[in-house]
Amino acid sequence: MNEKSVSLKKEKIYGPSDYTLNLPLPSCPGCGSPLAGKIVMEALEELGIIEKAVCVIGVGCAGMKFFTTKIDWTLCSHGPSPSVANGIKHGNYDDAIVFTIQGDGDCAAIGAGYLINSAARGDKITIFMLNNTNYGTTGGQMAPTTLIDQVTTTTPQGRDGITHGYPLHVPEMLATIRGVAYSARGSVHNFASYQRTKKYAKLALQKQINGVGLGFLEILTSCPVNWRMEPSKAMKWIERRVVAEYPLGEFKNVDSTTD
Ligand SMILES: Cc1ncc(C[n+]2csc(CCOP(=O)(O)OP(=O)(O)O)c2C)c(N)n1
Ligand code: SF4
Repeated sequence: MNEKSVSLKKEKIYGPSDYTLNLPLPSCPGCGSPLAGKIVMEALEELGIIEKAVCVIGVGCAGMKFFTTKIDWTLCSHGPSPSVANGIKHGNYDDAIVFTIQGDGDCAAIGAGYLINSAARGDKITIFMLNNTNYGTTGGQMAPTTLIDQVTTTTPQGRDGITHGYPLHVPEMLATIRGVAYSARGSVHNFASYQRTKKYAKLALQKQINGVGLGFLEILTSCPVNWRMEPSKAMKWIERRVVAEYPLGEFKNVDSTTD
């Protein structure tokens, strides 16, 4: 065959999203949070709703990936993201898809009241809570999700349930609230989990598209810096220790919250 007659048609099968800015990620090397953010971005693109997406970023490491995206976002103070998201949903955007990206401290400690009441109202928003088992941004203090015996800067001897309280299982708890249409837990520690978590993210967003009720997804992420581990070890630690406390899967998936 004449070499000149060969025309190579290149088709993009994988690469950076068209909705990502060419900026360095603001996270530490090996952090799992940007992976969780990528899952959400892919879910929005694959559902064809990214153009009308609005992200409410709670203060913390969890949502920093969204600073490098082209979607609409707003930064919210620590805790009230569900209320801010609900306000945007009810405000001037007709068919906006509004979601929060929050850390476990943001969502389940200071923001717990906002979260529970959002669930009770059945807000038509989607909440993504990234669980790295500590307060990442501020230096690795204990969070409600810290594992028993886990060493953090505020539990140097390890978390002790009697003194410090016990790990909080947020999606299991939300599944008991009527206004919640979807509640699940995924993880980024390997590719199979990444893919399954993207499926959960799409289902959580679909509840908002269908106007059913609150969609909630917890995503287990790594924090190698505060865990004092190499990134690859941190992923293994999720698999070995974190999943043992926080099982992966769906806890609620209903098509109506009024039945
Ligand atoms: C009202 C308020 N209280 C405390 C802080 C300080 N603060 C900023 S980020 C943060 C912890 C974030 O931890 P988490 O929500 O788990 O998210 P991560 O950084 O681990 O992703 C805290 C306490 C703040 N910004 N505002
Ligand atoms: S402190 Fe932890 S959660 Fe925050 S960016 Fe670094 S690795 Fe990620």
